[in-house]
Amino acid sequence: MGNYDEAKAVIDQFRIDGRLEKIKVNTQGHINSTFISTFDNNGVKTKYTHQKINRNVFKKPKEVMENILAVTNHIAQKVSDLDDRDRRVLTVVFTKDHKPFFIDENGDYWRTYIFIENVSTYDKIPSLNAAGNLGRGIGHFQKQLSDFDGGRLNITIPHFHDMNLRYRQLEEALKADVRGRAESVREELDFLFDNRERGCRIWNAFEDGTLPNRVTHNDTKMNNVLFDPVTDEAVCVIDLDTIMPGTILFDTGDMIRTACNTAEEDEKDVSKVSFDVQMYKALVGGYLEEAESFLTPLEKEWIKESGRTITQIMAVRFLTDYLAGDVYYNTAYPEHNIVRAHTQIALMKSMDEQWDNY
Ligand code: ADP
Ligand code: GN1
Ligand code: MG
Repeated sequence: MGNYDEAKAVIDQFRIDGRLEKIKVNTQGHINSTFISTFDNNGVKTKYTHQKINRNVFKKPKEVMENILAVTNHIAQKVSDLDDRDRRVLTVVFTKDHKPFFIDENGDYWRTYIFIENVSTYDKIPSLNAAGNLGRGIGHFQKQLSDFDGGRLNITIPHFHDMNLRYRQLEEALKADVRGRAESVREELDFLFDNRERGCRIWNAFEDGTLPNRVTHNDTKMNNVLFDPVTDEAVCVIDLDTIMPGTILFDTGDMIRTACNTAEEDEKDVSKVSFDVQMYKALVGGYLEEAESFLTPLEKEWIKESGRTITQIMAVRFLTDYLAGDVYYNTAYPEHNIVRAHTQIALMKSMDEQWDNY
């Protein structure tokens, strides 16, 4: 994580009017270091999000920002007639020398967005209404980008959802076993290796062209969507670092993984983790209202499988990071990654138990 003083010095590099009043740290994401500032400009308060882009994860931050500018400009045009257009899309704030990022003395890239106020984010979905709205929000986002040329996008993380690659990375971490943790996770490994072939199906069908190549967000977990706190309408999809060409099933999968879990991603008591079929129905129902018109029959048919597959890829990735010594995700305590892997495996098992009921 970056620290407060570091953030303060960086914020001064951006073109923001007024006096910096306070800075708060936001720890909701697992990747970047996020700070929220409040500025006072003659009594008018405005908030901003400042992020140090994780260079271990994003090797070419400039390319990440090129994607974000292209996509946010595209969406901004689509919402330009709405009264609340400022809440409907992320707005990048430029530096005093007109760049979309600032590079600090360590070579780290920082960016600033206008903070979208009066919204809620959830780590656990609060209601069937919110689930339906999340589905609508993701479907709508895909629709807004359906006429965006994916060929313009940089590949910010190559093979991000390639399950074959994720299993190879798990095998490498297991072989190296740098923290001597392998023995303690034999059962988890057995379960995941038993599911290997099934888990690779969606990626393989995307790669061989059976599934259409579309512009995808690739990280549609619930806390990357901002909700209206009164109506629970999904107002804005954020965290655009991984926008790349992909199959829309990556996005349906991650919204299912996060919104249909009765517990949070890092719940320590796995008996609290189960797959909520009612939430699934509300979520996918809302999603199809927006997306049905452009989906192929195969995409539609595999929505259910996509939830299982993305839950599986997260189990594999969390377990890999646990074995590798917690080098990828932000963690709050030493067991954090294995706790996360356990919830994902428990969720897969609960999906399987109820498979014929949804
Ligand atoms: P990470 O890549 O680390 O997940 P995110 O871009 O998702 O980082 O930001 C982390 C959190 O910060 C989000 O989950 C959200 O709560 C909050 N956030 C980020 N940007 C904004 C914004 N422009 N307006 C409101 N909240 C934001
Ligand atoms: C990361 O950045 P964040 O916290 O929204 C990760 C996703 C995972 C998610 C699991 C770039 O998302 O792929 O699904 O954690 N993002 C990246 O919570 O690896
Ligand atoms: Mg995020």
